[in-house]
Amino acid sequence: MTLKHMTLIAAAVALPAMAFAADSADTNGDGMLDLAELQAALPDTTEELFTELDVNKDGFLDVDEIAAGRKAGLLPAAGN
Ligand SMILES: [Ca+2]
Ligand SMILES: [Ca+2]
Repeated sequence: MTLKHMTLIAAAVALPAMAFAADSADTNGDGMLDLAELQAALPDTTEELFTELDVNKDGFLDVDEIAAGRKAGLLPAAGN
């Protein structure tokens, strides 16, 4: 196995590049994330993804919905 191969494998198994912390993403401090806050933390977030994550469709992601999204692999793990 060459060094190049090992580098490719390491890249493939790397953790998601964009970890995010829900606490710091919650810029207005209401304890939930709206679409704008999530997109500020994770610019790749689409409205479709947000809608999918927002299980009770109240327009905000609470801690349970964020945890469920992480568990489902839809959101990156908690950052620092
Ligand atoms: Ca908020
Ligand atoms: Ca919700």
